[in-house]
This record gives sequence, structure tokens and C-alpha cells, in this order.
Amino acid sequence: MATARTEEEQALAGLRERAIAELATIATAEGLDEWRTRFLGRERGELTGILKGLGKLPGEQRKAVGQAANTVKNELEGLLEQRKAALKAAEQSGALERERLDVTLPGRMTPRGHIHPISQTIRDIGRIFSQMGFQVYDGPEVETDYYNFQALNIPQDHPARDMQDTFWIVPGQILLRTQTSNNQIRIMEQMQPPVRAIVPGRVYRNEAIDASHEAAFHQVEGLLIDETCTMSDLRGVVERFAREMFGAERKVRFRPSYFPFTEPSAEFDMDCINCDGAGCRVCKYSGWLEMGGSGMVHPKVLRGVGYDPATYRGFAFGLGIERIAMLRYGVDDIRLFSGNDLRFLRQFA
Ligand code: FA5
Repeated sequence: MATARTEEEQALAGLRERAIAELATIATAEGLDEWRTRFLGRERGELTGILKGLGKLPGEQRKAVGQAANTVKNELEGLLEQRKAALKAAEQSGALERERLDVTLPGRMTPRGHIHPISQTIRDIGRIFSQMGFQVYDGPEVETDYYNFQALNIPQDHPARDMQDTFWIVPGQILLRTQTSNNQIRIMEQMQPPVRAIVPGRVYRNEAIDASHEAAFHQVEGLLIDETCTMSDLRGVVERFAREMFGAERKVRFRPSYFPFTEPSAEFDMDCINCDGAGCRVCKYSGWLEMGGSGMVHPKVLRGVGYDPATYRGFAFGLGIERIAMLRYGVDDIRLFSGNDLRFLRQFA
């Protein structure tokens, strides 16, 4: 027969029920702490309150309530641990859910850049000359007066210096190269004939800028030195280049000119690709487009690098790369290439 419950036993049962019901609703670590302090706390916990009151009870009852209180305490502590573990697991699975990676989703495409039309033209020039056995070299843009002028038979105070207005870094000594011809000297100093070299690169001139003139532009230098080599070899190489670049029907003409480092010297033109030589706005109604300067390397220049002009001869030429790119892509203002306007550049993607 069930015995009547004491006041303490009823309080204990009530506490247990409330504690269990509340525990089920708690979803945070702070909430669990607060719950533990309130029900199981050593100082002011409700259960501790009941245990403290045990002293007033008669022996048998004290023992029974004490045991029951311990059972409730163990049970509640066990439930607390379970709840903590459940919360932690839920948190982890939530994190996993949030971090879930669907490897079947299509990737985000990174926008691809493309090569600048001048770089593209330099590559194509390199490819065409490589097919003719030329090797591509590189040289310094910050140069000494010696390599840019003196070694090319342009001494100090030579009037030819006026042809290329110079940006000086140290006046009279260090400059931004005005032409890629500085590399003729650097290459010949470093190797023995036969030489077949091209050197593309940026050059600088203190010029008034307009639709066909830049202060920073690109040239490609060509140099061939051998025991037998004539002006007609130069012509053949330039013609072959023009035809590879602009079409098999292209014609090239040479006009006498003057450069201190070549003798004889010539400038060469290609028939206008816009009007096939008939005359139009692009060729200023002449039928011809200027491509570059050239000539047979001057014996003084050969001697200066230690080549014997009695044994070796050669030709050199210099082409303006922007001018070639303008013709190739039908661009009528040279400044567009360095303007960094993406609307212009995107057309070459
Ligand atoms: C020279 O620079 C000589 N070094 C070329 C040379 C090399 C002659 C080897 C003999 C032997 P010139 O100053 O003419 O020559 O320039 C060559 C080409 O560069 C021109 O035909 C033109 O296409 C280009 N050019 C010259 N000035 C400019 C400029 N301001 N802007 C854009 N292109 C230019």
C-alpha cells in the first residue's frame, strides 16, 4: 500500500517535473548554465534547499528523502549532460549544412583578359622573322649615350641627334633609348657572325603627339651580318615580311635616305593596303605607306664592335610597330593603343 507522501517528497517530485520540462525547451549553452544554477546549484539551487531542510525530519524519513533527492540530482545531472550533447550535435550538423558544398553546381566563370593589339603584333612579327631564321632578343630601355648614339656613328653634337628628340635621365650620358638600334651594338659585341637578330621594344622621343606620333612607341630592330650579304637580301627579307603580315599581293619600294649608322641607307614603303596603291586618305593619296628605315651596316659601326668590314657585311632595319598595328587593324589614331580605353581594347579579344 502506498504511503502518503511527505511535504518534502512532494516538493522533490514537483521540482523534478519542472526541471525536466524546462530543460527540454532550452537551446543555448547560457540557458543550460542558468538552469543548472537554479535547480542544482550548490548555494541557492532548489534541490540544495530541499537537502538543507532534511535536518528537521525524523531519522527514517530523512534517509528516504535524502536518497530520493540524490536520485533526482543524478537524474537531472544526467539529463543536463544529454541535453548539452544534443545541442552540440545540432550545432555541428547545422554548421555542416551551412557549409555544404554542391560540387555539381556549375563554376563561376572568371572573366578572361586578352593580349593587347601591340603585343599581338609583336608576337606575329617575331613569328614571321623566326621563320626566316632570325632570333628574338631583348635590350635595355634606359640606355647610355654610347649605345644609343656614339657607337652608331652619331657623336656628340652630330646634327643627326636632332632627328630623335631625347628624354635625358642624366644629360649627355643616360637616356631613354630613342630607337631599338642600340641593340645592334649590344648584340654584335656579344656574338660573332653570322648574326640574324630581331629586337622588339619600346622607345621614347620627346615629340609633339598627334594621330600618327607618340612619345612612347615600339620599334622592332632587325640585324643580319654575314660574309655575303647585299641590299637585295635586305629587300627580300622586308618584302617577305610585308607579304606574310599583310597579304601575298603586297609590294615594297625603297627610297634613298640617311642614317649615320648605315651606308647606303633607305626608307621602305608598302603599297597602301586600303586602296591597293590607287591613292586614298590613309596613304595621303600617295599610294604608299611608310614602314621603316634600313641600310647596310656602316663599316665604322662594324669596326667599332670588332668586326672586320673586309670580311663581314650586313644590313639593319627598324620598323614602327604601332604603324604596322594601325594598318593591320584599321586604326586611324595611334593614341588609342596607349589610351587604356576598354571599349577600344575589347575589340581585339
Ligand atoms: C629609326 O629609328 C632608325 N633607328 C631605323 C633604322 C634602323 C634605320 C636600322 C637604319 C637601320 P626612324 O626615326 O625613321 O628611324 O623610325 C623608324 C620607324 O619608327 C618609322 O618609320 C615609324 O614607323 C616609327 N616612328 C618614328 N617616330 C615615331 C613616333 N613618334 N610615333 C610612332 N612611330 C614612330
